[in-house]
Amino acid sequence: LTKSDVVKIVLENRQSEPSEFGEAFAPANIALAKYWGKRDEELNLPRTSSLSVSLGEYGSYTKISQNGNGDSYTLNGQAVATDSTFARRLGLYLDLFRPAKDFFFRVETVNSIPTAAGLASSASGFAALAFALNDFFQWHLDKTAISILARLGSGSACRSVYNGFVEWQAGIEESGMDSFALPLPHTWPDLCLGLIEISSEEKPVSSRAGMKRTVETSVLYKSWPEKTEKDLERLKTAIEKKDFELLGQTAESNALAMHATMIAAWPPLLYWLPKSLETIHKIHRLRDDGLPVYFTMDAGANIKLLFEVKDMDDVRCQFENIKIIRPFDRPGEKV
Ligand code: 2P0
Repeated sequence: LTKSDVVKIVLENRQSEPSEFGEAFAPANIALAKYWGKRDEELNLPRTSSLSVSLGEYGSYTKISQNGNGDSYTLNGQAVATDSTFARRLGLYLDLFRPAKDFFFRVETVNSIPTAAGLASSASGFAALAFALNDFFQWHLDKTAISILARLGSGSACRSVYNGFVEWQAGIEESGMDSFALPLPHTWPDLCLGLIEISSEEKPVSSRAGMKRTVETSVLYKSWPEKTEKDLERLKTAIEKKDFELLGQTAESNALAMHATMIAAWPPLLYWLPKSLETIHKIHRLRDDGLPVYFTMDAGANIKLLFEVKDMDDVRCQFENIKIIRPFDRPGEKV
């Protein structure tokens, strides 16, 4: 199946009736049990389920309207060059939704993710875009449908449809109609994330290319699906029981196992920089000294700390320029 086939299934016989504009916000997310490896590259269908936490107010706001002559995009108020990778990727995604060949879009996106944090914005970006398209065309889709549409833009975007803890169920269907995110019913108000920027440079190999290379060449990839399934169950137990140690250990171990599969790929994928390793050792030292702090990493050099609010001051004074996010610290907010 192609993306376009899936869009037809999701939209059923809905008419696309453009309004003046559509707009939406979606949070960024950080996976605690990672999405690493696809079973279908066209539809971004994963080999395993994954579990993430959304970043509350940190994410992407997107406004979409019709544009007269050709698509036009802005990112944080700046025009995006039409021949950039970003514009090409967006244009291909929008092709799936044009009511006519000569229907063009104006897309304005503002990211509230601290740019210095080195967090990918494709997850919140495609989730906000899917919501904004739904608003613009007045489709009245539910969140499951939006999650599926967001996934067609970027796999991890399907998780950015919800706040709080989110599970992306891998599904087994060829069409991927059973591969979407669902929110977990628990909150964890004391949970803190700390973003530590190691490098702001663009990573040498994209996540997309990195996971493909890993699946195709890494001997360690065989062990990944089983590892992630176990970790996912452990994380759910930890979340249910508010067992921070279990949460931290599991997330850190899952991230390191993912990096192990990459390191064993060919050509090897080693996203770590000396400063990443230095920070990892520092975290381990702090833990040995009694500070319960753990980390996770994605396909890059940056490090994300996990700790509880009671340790916030101790953590803050150990890491210069740390950006602290409390994903559940939103009074009155319902997941
Ligand atoms: C994750 N990552 O679960 C994992 C951990 C990176 C490492 O999801 O090809 O940009 O668009 O489906 O979603 C990044 O991969 O890849 C990612 P595509 P995506 O957060």
